[in-house]
Amino acid sequence: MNALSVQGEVIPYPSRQNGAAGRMTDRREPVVYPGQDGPLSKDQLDFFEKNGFLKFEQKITGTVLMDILGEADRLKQRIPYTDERVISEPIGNDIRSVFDIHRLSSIFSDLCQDPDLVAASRQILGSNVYLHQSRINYKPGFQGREFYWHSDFETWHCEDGMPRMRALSCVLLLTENFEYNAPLMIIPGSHKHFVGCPGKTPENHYQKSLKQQQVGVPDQKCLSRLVSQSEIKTMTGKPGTVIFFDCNAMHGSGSNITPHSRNNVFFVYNSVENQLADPICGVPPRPNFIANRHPETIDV
Ligand code: 6CS
Ligand code: FE
Repeated sequence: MNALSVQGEVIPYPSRQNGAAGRMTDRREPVVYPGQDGPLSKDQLDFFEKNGFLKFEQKITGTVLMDILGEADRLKQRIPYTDERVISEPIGNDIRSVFDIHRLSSIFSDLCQDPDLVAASRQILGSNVYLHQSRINYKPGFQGREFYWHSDFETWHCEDGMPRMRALSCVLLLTENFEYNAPLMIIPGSHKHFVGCPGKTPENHYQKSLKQQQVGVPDQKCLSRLVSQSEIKTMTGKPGTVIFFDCNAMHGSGSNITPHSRNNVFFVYNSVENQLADPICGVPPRPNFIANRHPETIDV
């Protein structure tokens, strides 16, 4: 299907505009880009290309992991609740996420520049990388509400003006992600189809979407089609497990109704060749703590 045009400009991945809802567009970019050697084997790259994610069980361990988990707890205690980088749950006052953690903490600044994480990201994205976004999703016990199904790229394309699918998320599990405490779920292979979403982006949408996303989520027909063509994989794992997933992988997580909080760190690496342009959906750019418009290339 051809891309939709808006005011004469061809939009490669149309969403949140007339005619885009429910349209599935084939991915135009490679999943794994050529040109950068790195630590990942051919089998690992092939798995990521096919499935859109790659898991490393207990990659970070020992005191390094304990320091990181301790810092996540300390950060939650010390950051003022009214700080704009703090996102509370849609119901109750528990902290749902803290953004910009690499600027709030030297431990997370060091972690996002971990040579292995950066080298793997460069290898997949085929270029130098910078941090588009960092956050901790705390998903507290009993209070952590769902993150409904979505493609991060759909939001980053529409609201941040990310031109192409050349970014990925690197997740570090800080507490155990069991089957039952709302682990991240991914539909393998979904990263190869862009799903146009219904709705129009409200002003300051992030103040709502980061709590409970309702605009920029696919319709049930498209979700059912993606699942019927594949399956749903739950990203369970012990603390220290690292999961890379493609910017366009369809993912989500349920509500946590157990006593076991599910604290996960997310670093989003974007290719330096893919820096943000103007938001496509016509709203002002989002704040820098959500979408970094001043990329410092991570040189490690
Ligand atoms: O809007 C964003 O950038 C964020 N929203 C979600 C649901 N996932 C990615 C990111 O944290
Ligand atoms: Fe997401």
